[in-house]
Amino acid sequence: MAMSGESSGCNCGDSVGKLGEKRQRKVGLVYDEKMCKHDTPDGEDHPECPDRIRIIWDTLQLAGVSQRCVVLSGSKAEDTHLQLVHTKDHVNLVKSISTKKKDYRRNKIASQLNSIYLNGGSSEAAYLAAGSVVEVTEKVAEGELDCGFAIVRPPGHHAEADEAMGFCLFNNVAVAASYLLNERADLGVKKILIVDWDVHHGNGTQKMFWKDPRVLFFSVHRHEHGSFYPAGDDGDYNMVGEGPGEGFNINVPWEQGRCGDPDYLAAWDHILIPVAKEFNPDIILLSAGFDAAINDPLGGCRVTPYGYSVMLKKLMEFAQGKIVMALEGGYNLDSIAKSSLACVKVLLEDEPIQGSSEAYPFESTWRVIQAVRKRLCAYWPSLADELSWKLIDQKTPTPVIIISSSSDSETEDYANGILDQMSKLNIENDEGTLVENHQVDTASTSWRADLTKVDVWYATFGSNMWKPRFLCYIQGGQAEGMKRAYVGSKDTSPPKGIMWETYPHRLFFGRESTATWGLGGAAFTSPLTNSNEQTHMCLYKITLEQFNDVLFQENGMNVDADFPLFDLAALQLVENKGSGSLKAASDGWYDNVVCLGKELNIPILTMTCTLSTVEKFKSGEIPVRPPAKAYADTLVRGLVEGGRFSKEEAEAYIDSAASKPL
Ligand code: X5A
Ligand code: ZN
Repeated sequence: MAMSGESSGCNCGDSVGKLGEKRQRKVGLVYDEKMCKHDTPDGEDHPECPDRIRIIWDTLQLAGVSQRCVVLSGSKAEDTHLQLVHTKDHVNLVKSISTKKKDYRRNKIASQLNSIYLNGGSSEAAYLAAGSVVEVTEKVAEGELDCGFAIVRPPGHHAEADEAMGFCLFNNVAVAASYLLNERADLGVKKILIVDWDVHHGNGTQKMFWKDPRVLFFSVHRHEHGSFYPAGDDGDYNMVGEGPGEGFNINVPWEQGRCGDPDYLAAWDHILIPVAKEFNPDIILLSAGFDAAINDPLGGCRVTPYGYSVMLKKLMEFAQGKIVMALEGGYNLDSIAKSSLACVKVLLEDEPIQGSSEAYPFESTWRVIQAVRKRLCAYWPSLADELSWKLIDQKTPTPVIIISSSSDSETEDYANGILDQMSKLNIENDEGTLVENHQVDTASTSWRADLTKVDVWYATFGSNMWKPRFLCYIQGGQAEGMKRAYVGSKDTSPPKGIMWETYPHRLFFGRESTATWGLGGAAFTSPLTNSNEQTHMCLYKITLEQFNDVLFQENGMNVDADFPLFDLAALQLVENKGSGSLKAASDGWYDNVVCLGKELNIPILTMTCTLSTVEKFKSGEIPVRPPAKAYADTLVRGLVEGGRFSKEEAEAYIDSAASKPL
């Protein structure tokens, strides 16, 4: 194999040399372009795409980081090693899948598997992915490398002994672990900790070491009571292993999406790290999917590169830093590149990157952590203590208002959750009927005083992208092309900031006509993310009071209302859940507030229709219509004057959004 890169310093065990200077750690990196040959058979788009590993590799090179590592080109796994965890049949299937003979049967085989595609490059990529993880792992165990990162695909952790699934063909990490334990006893590795921070449960790895106390498997994943992929009970915290392996399987199953650094770090501090201290592994293998990263289209979580770097740093304290990262999932190219770079810098022991986690874990996070600790404390005494009240009181509260009439199941679930909570908070009156206790004493003056103190980014994708038109909602009046005037906000101060962003959502136009522009549709964006779509948005930093005034006016309501449409509790909820529909505005067209993320800790909010309304647009129940000329011109002006596009590009963007089928 090719060995390049600096091998600075001696190869002695100490990380501090004789002269007191720090020895550069030897960090192995594997990357092999041949793993890009695994692709969809007919060139369809798929989140698990070849560019995933290319972008990671390119980013490490551009940052000058790969040059400081020992670069290995991948090598293919041996059948005997694969068969340590897979059946002979499975190995033979993957081996033969890309041969000519299988050409005509490949699609059929793939279609019978769960979330798998196959092509002529799949076999070689699968062998390289597994072999590469084995190679780095072996070198780290031998001490030739201190640690490493195998930038591989297809991923592995869903692959079971006899089954490819979830984009995974061979279970790369499990093969490497089993290889060390069973084929390389000479290296003295007796205890392996596998940490799986991919947003999905590592069902394959769990099963392969279910009864094996030599491998402690820890997986943190979205679970949502068994509804998140790979659905079922396997990822439950009750699944602790069996026989001699009892207690050596730990699942941390999130009950909700949107988990971020505070949630993951809480799981580290209160479960993984204390257990790792007790287990005292000889080496750590990390199933390093980056699909819990912020902006991942599948994961819906919010871990930042900084969060990943802290999680990794904490693991480096064990096994003398002998840690092997293997890529699993992660589908936002930008996010996986940044997260990988942050991690490799940790492996190299560079100065820690900057970041902060001011927010607290969710309430549900503490609930899950407490349940896991309780279930496992018989095996790991360090989990036995009750977490202090002070600690778990530090949480992101789940607020009390909101209100949903959506038929989308996720929204419905959360609405039900909120209704549950509301019913607990409601108080019974003398007649025994429920009196809602929220908002009862919020006078119209006081809500404005409170909400004027809070800033939000209002993300506009329609005519409001053009600043003069947006200002009508703040200062009142009528901009060019408009058929009527707006009253404006009670607070006429201009936006405190303006910036542009692109989001993976579908822009479209619908409804017959608008009072402001005449015949033609208004702009909407789908509340759902879709990595194949882009909506360009102009973000205005305004107060939550002004945001309410925009909401009132967008929905044809009076700004003199006694209650806000969207208060602090609603903001909190939308930050947690991603969106919330406004019952009080349900007669309007923009009755759904969607949180697109945060910028400098200020939430980015947009207003659009609900998902159930999108469905009505799709079915034709509500018409889809291109915008009126004056309306389209305003959009183009916004995009051009904002510096987003040339006039031609802006027109093409609007045309395409208006004409593509939903
Ligand atoms: C490795 C990984 C995800 C499979 C999702 C299937 N797989 N819907 O992230
Ligand atoms: Zn995943």
